[in-house]
Amino acid sequence: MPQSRDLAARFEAYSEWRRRLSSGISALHEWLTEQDLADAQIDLKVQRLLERLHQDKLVVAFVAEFSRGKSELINAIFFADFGQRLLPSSAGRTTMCPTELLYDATRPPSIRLLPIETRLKDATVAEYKNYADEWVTIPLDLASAEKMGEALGRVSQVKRVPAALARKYGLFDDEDILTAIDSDGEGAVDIPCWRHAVINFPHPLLQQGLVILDTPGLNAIGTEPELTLNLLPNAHAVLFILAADAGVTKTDLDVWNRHLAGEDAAQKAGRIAILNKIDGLWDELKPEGEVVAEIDRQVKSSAHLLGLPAAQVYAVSAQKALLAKVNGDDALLAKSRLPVLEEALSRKLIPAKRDIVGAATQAEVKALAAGVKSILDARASGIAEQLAELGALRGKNQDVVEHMMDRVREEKELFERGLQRFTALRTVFTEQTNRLLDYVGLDALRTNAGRTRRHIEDSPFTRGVRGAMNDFFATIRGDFEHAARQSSEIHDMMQAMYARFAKEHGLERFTPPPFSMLKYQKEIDRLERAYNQHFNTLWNMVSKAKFALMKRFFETIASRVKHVYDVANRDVESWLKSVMAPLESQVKEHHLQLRRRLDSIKRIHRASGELEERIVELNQADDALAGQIAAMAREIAAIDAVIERPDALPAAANG
Ligand SMILES: Nc1nc2c(ncn2[C@@H]2O[C@H](COP(=O)(O)OP(=O)(O)OP(=O)(O)O)[C@@H](O)[C@H]2O)c(=O)[nH]1
Ligand SMILES: [Mg+2]
Repeated sequence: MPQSRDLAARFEAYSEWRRRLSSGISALHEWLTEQDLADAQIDLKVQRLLERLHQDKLVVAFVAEFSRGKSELINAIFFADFGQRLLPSSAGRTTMCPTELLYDATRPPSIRLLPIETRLKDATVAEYKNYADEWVTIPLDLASAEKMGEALGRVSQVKRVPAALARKYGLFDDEDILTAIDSDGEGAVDIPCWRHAVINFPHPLLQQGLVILDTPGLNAIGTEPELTLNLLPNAHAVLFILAADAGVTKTDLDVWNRHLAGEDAAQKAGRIAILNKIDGLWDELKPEGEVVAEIDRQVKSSAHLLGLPAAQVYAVSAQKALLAKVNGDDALLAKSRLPVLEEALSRKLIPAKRDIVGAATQAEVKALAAGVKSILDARASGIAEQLAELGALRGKNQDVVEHMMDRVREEKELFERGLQRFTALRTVFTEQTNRLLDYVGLDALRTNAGRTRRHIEDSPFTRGVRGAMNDFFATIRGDFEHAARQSSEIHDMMQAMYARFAKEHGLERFTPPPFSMLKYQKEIDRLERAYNQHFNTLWNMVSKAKFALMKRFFETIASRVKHVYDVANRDVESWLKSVMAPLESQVKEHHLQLRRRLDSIKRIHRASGELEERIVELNQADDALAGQIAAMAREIAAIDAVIERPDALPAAANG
């Protein structure tokens, strides 16, 4: 069955590439350990790198006004193998809560549902994900398509509640949202039973790290800040679905402008619009060419209205594609045009993702190798120095040897005095580090968020909420600016120290990498923009449920900000290590070498016959070192080869 063969094949190749990259990195690590060159910091870096490669996810989100065919399209692209509709898809509102499809091998196949009642509390969906007992879990019986369909049908469940309660959930408002789902006029409305669903399902693509996000139509997007502020901005691709016969309607345009029309060029590149239901335009009475021209016209005008290049708009029939795949009808499948979309998805998405992951991995491997290389180089130059010294001793008398011993001893003492300076530097470094960590610390954020929460509660009106939020962001920005200044102070201090040790003691010159807060500042800016963008629409849309919604809105933003802080803290810590660790190991290495030099001259002083023997020893050590440097270069080259020639077969497959 042609089950999205191309997409599946490319995705499989991408996973295979990640596996090869991981095994290259593991080989490098093994070699470093064997050679006694790995330390705790290297172990940690490698472990993180491998974890990241292993957990790498590709998130594709489906967004549209209700009933455009999101769920049907997901069924057609990913689940046609089941021979039937897996996700519920029917006329009217069907998917009632955001639904993630993924595979987590540590859990049994299941659908997990977060009750709508959780909207009464402040916690976000992301936070609830850490508490399994808050979710209703229904196991999936993979052997029975019927039972599976029944379990997955839960995402459509609704229940009738008094309008007042719906309002408390931030769901119902007299003039708007869920009145479309028959309010019976007696102050009761139908609301979704669930706030969020996670389907854990061992589909081959999901097993390899694909995550699909199905969303409910229009209004639910606005009332669940998790979607607008977290899930959608973090998706690698967003598919926006339209109906081919209607084109871009006013509500479509609303959804698009509110949630997807990001100015960011990179984000726009990941957006694809789909004109679904082209079968509605098929007409046996018209010449084929006319139908095609009609579809083309719709593609062009939709592209124009959405501000997308026409090449990013695809016309398909999800329903006919699903039917064609289930029946093995190749002609109908081609006519549905789904294969064109699948081809484009795999061609665009996967190489772009691979480039990003490859470049990031390569940069980390390079930094790691550079650290090891500088130790090896220092050892090599130590040996060269000793060889020169000992060579000069050939045929010299005891006096000269004594004189030389004095010189090295002096050098060693001088260096040991330099070590005091190093200890003093460590103290200053620790102070500065603590200050930096305070600025980006979770305590600072907690205080800031607490203050904002109080202000919102004290003054739950437009001006009050706006003011509180502006203060919230301004405080973060201020702290981040301090952090940026502090890290550049640390950087300058360390750079001066490296220069000094290089000049005074001949240590290798090393330029510590600078630390940039820009990434985190930009992310905060993005969140503030998202907040500004959504504030007014939310405020106007929900007149009665304002307060509950605003609070939830703030909690979502706060939890996104916390994520930024978490990442920043982790990065700051590993940067601090990368700035200090080389100096530490250089100092240690240099000290060791001075001791070795002194020892070997002492030995020669005692027995002059040892000179030649010692020179031979040193030459051997020098060869061994050159061998190590070459071997490491080979390990790195193997990793580079995987990154730079992603489609080459692994060596094992050639043998
Ligand atoms: N003729 C035709 N009907 C389609 C096509 N795709 C979907 N439909 C129908 O459109 C209706 C809505 O499809 P869904 O998949 O439920 O739409 P949705 O976007 O997921 O809607 P919500 O879950 O309510 O937000 C269903 O009856 C589908 O069978 C198509 O390509 N052609
Ligand atoms: Mg749906």
